[in-house]
Amino acid sequence: MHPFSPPLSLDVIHSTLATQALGHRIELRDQIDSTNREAVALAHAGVEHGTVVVADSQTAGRGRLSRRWFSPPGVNLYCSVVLKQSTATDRPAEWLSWLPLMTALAAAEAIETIAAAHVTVKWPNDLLIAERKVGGILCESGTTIQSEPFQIVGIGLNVNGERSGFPEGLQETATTIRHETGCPVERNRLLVQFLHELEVCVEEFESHGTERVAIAYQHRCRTLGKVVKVTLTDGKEFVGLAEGIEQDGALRVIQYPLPTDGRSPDVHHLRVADIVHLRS
Ligand code: BT5
Repeated sequence: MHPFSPPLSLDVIHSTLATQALGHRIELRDQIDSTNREAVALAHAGVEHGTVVVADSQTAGRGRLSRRWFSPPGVNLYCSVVLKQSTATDRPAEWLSWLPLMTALAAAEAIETIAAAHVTVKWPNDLLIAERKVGGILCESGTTIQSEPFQIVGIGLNVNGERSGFPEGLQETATTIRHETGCPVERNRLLVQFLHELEVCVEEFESHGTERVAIAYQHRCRTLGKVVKVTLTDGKEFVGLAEGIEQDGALRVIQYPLPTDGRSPDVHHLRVADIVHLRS
């Protein structure tokens, strides 16, 4: 056992969980290929809304766009939640584009409730402490054979590891909560808090729409007002000024520097892209 990191435990989690639905059923694994892959399989098999898959380590943790998520044992949180919201049928486009942003918000709130850290978000859903990545989110969606839509919210958080434990390519960009705060975090508690915050965000979205969630997200989002390098999924790159978040969760980026010949600047509405913060 890791000296700073007590084991994940269903008893401990259930003894403090106070959610309406999220986490009432939890599948806890010592090791798994990917909690998202397992959650998708369970969703297809018809598990109830709010089912959670948690693992102590992943052998094939997934990032977006087929990238990998570094998932060593004993120190971190890897978890996927199965959602079956009615909003997904009523307002599917809005729901699917806001879900990763809401998840980032919920995770940031959860970390700050438990640890003395200031967490920001890099659009769409990188969690940062001191400009380094402390967590990532991967949302997927599908439909069961009974035509019932589902969404999977996957989150990986670097909790109690050492920064020197990251592979070389990540040592300059990644961090852990314990490294930044000097204090270990109880992973069971962090999971319970995350499920609570996610449920609050989802309820807020269901009953009041995007308005308050959008304000909270914009408040957290470090990308806004920054000059950013954008890489699109086809590999094309450009530099622009990240101006705002659209009603549908897209990032609005305007041409930068502005044209000097009187033309109006190009405006991009980004739904999927990689962003690097260049300067304020
Ligand atoms: C993400 O992708 O950030 C989404 C990561 C989601 C992981 C969770 S773990 C539980 C659940 N089950 C899964 O199988 N996945 C989810 P993306 O924005 O594409 O970022 C991936 C990039 O982040 C990689 O290419 C690396 O550069 C970097 N990276 C990989 N592992 C990292 C880590 N542990 N900490 C910080 N950065 C990491």
